[in-house]
Amino acid sequence: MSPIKNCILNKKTDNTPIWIMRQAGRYLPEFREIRKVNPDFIKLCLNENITPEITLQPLKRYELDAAIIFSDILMLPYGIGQKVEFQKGFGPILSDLNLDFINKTSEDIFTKKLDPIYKAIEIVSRDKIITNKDLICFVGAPWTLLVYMLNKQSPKKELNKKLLEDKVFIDELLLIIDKFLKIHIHNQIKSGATIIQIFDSWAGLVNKKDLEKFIYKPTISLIKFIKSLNTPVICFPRNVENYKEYVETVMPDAVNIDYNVDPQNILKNINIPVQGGLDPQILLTDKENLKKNALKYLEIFKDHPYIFNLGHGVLPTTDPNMMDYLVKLVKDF
Ligand code: 1CP
Repeated sequence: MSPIKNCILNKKTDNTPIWIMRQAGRYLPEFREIRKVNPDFIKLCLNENITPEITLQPLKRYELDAAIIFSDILMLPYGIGQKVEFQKGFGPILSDLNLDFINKTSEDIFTKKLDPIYKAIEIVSRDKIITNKDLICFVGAPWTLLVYMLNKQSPKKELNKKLLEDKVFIDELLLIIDKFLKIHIHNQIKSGATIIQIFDSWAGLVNKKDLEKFIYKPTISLIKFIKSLNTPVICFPRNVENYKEYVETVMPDAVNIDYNVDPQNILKNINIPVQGGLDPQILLTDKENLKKNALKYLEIFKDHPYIFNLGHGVLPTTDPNMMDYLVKLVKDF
């Protein structure tokens, strides 16, 4: 069994497996080379002649235990008919939402539009380098997708409450998101995904009283579905106030923690496998500091099923040599 699955399913703690969020991305010069000649990010995500190569780039450099398919959480709104663009230095820009138009999107149309992603997953899963490693595929959590679809750009720090006022519209939109997320997840698993990660990057924006409606209920629906397909699911509810309540309510197979939570507290309160935590900024400092901080997580979780990762994606300004140092450090622990 692959080291990550062994950790998640058998709760094995002897060797700490490692993969890194955004491990395929702008900190790698070989990725920047490809990006330079592929300025349209959505088109790049839909080019199965290139995305398998990008997905495998970090595995050619480092001894990682998983690949994560090169795609984006915003491929879902794109697939159901909301326009998505990425502007350099600004981030994603989405078009106005038109439910009449979205309601005309059938499962078939959606799957055809995103077919290059599924083809890329098939290609990567057949690559020798993946032997005894995992191919992680992913989706945005319903709340995080709702945020981008309504706000039409990154919310940065807060979301305009007015966007959530039309309850009937929001409920309809959540149903649509749930439906297509399940189709997208199923397609990815059929193509070769061995683990699904759910990114709830904006979970921290939800008030306590709204957690049930926007986070718990929609996430439980997805997790039940993924479990019914016999595939492990890792959740990353970034900046939620209460990880213990989250884990006990939605019951993922593993949880990724962000860098603002105290890992000692997590160890005390959470009994499912844990992933991540290290602040990506630490990789911008020096090796000594990186060692000290990485060892902190390794020591705290040495008797707990733990997958090494960061508390958010690796930053574009990271020196690839620091990644190399980190991966070797974890492997030697
Ligand atoms: O070259 C570039 O400028 C593109 C940068 C980039 C990359 C490399 C974007 C735009 N998306 C991706 C790939 C990506 N996105 C992956 C696969 C690569 C890997 O992990 O190795 C994954 C898992 C994601 C997930 C993703 N996209 C999330 C969840 C994780 C997180 O960072 O919180 C989110 C919120 C997005 C939206 C998105 N896509 C891209 C950007 C810059 C953003 C964030 C916008 C914002 O700040 O709100």
